[in-house]
Amino acid sequence: MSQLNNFKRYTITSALPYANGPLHIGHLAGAYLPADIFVRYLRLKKKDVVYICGSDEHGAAITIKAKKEGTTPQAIIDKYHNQIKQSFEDFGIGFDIYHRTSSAIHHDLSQEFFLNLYEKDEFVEKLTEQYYDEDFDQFLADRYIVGTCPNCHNENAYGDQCEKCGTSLNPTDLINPVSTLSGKPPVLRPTKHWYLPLDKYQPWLEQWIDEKEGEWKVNVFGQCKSWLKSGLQPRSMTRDLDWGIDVPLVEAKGKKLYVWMDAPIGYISATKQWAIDNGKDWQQYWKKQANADDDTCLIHFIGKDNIVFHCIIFPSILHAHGEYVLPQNVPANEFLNLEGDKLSTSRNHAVWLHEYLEELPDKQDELRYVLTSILPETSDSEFTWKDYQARINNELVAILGNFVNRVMILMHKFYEGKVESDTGTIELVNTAINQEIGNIYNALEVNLEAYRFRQALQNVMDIARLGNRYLTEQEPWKTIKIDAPAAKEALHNCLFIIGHLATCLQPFLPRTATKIFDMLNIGSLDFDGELVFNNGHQLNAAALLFEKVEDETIDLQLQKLQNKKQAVETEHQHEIIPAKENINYETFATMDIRTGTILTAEKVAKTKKLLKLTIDTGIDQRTVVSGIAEFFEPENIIGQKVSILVNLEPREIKGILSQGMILMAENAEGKLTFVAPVEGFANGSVVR
Ligand code: B3M
Ligand code: ZN
Repeated sequence: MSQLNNFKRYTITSALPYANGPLHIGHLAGAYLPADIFVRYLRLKKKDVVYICGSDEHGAAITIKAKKEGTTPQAIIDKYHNQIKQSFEDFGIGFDIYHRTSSAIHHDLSQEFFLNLYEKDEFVEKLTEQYYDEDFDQFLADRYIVGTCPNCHNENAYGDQCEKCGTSLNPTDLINPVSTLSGKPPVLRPTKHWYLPLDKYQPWLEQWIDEKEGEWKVNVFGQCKSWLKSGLQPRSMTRDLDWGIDVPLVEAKGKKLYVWMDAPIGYISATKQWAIDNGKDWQQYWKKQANADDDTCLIHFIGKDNIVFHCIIFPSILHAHGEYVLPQNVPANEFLNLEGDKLSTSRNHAVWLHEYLEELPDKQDELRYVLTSILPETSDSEFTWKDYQARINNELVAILGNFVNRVMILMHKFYEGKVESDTGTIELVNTAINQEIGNIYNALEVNLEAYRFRQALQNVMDIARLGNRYLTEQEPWKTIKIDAPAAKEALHNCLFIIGHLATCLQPFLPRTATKIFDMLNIGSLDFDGELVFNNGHQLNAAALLFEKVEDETIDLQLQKLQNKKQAVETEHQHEIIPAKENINYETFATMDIRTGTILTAEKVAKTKKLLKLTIDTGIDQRTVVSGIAEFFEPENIIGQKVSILVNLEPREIKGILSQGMILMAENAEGKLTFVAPVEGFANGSVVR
């Protein structure tokens, strides 16, 4: 084992999934299947390894889901924590513990961590202005504030990000912000928060990250370097929220820990719980030991959107605390897409794990095989049902299943499944095969320890390819008539090949490996185990390992995706956007809206969404910048009649002074159209 070999212990974590929805294939392909393969491998190498995970049960994502479903955050996390836990078990993701961050042991440890840093004066206390909803008497998390994006004029931009143009925002950047709770404009109120001084830690982080060059994946190392290059800013570790872990300070009543402070500490609190349940010492798996050579090897498996939290923020917290080891590696995966589109929980564009098993029962290993074959290890990758069918039919059935089945059938046909030899010993006598299998084991270990699981799986499939090639060359079904001993030897050699195949399959297809060991009627083997068939050994009956996937199965799945897409579009079409709060006539009367005509139109350089227009308002000609470039070509809207708000405060947008706003109507798909007088009224006519 490469650098990994020098450790006495291994602490492996997978990102804690938010308990606000079910799991889909993208989750498995991101932080869970790779980790499970890696942990199973370490266990086969008889390493002391603990595999940790649990539900991430705080954060705005959960309170928003609760609001949407008209229930409580506790009900949401209880529902999805259990569903997620079940899906992981169903797919053989072999955690030593799957815990949850709503637990008392986690709250206590998170507060301990906060106080440890607080008492060392690590935090920077800052009084800042934050949006507050006076009707609901609470500060607003970024996602609870919506308004107009200053960049593209999307009126439904969130306080932290505009999902239309991708700009990351602060709530105070929004134009006309409103609270999603009351629908009213929020007010700014002073509030104190405690900031982790990442800027202060930057020199240490730069040195620590630089040491990882060549060892960490290029995509991970590169992202860390770009964050460091842009200069780290202090980040608040507390929030004004009503759901989360209380900040353990009297002066911080009503404030909660930032979810990304508490969540990674969830790995440690889950390990503490596991140690209590299993009579272990959790500190050996997290704390620096008296002799550094005894330190555990900590590895975080995550998706690429969590890199900053696992490579910059959490290590900074651990470093500031001082008693903990730091991650040895963070082999983040990129994203998996589905049928040419991003996986999306909100658009229900996903293959949900629980639905997959309802519709394709007992096909866990087929999905593990296909996903491992397309893991987004260094770039985003694509799941298609056609590819799912092809890999199962052309690889699992035609290569792996076919080889095992042919040998087992022949062994029962010619020898009633008995492994007997006149010389009394049975061993793999073909040195060429032995050599080739030895090379495969070596390649397999190198790829597994380099987190190259796609390649590692193909190493295992090479054993099945070797077996098929050898069996075809030997043709024992023919030679048995002319050279019975040679035929028997060939088939015994095949049994050894099958035994090695099952041994190496265990990290990837655990259920299939067990089925093969059962057919061979031998216990499972670890990588350094010895494969032995005693004279007279009785094989169990042959059984098919895989079934072909028929076209109708795939067509059904594709139709299901299409139906869901249509259902979401229909739902969007009828999505009623709630009316804003009533206003009195006087408020409306302050707006001066006129009819006008577009005289000129041109794209605004370096933007995708903006057009610079000259409008004849009947009062004057003025320049207006409008976020309509995605829907209209400049040359097609010259002469277009419009309604224009002429007394909007002028604003500079991309260096252009915009004096007013043309009124557009937007439908559920986000398409825009002009709001214009039906009859050709003169420009300047007052809209009232
Ligand atoms: N709950 C999941 C995500 O961002 C987040 C991971 C926490 S790991 C400590 O998708
Ligand atoms: Zn925007």
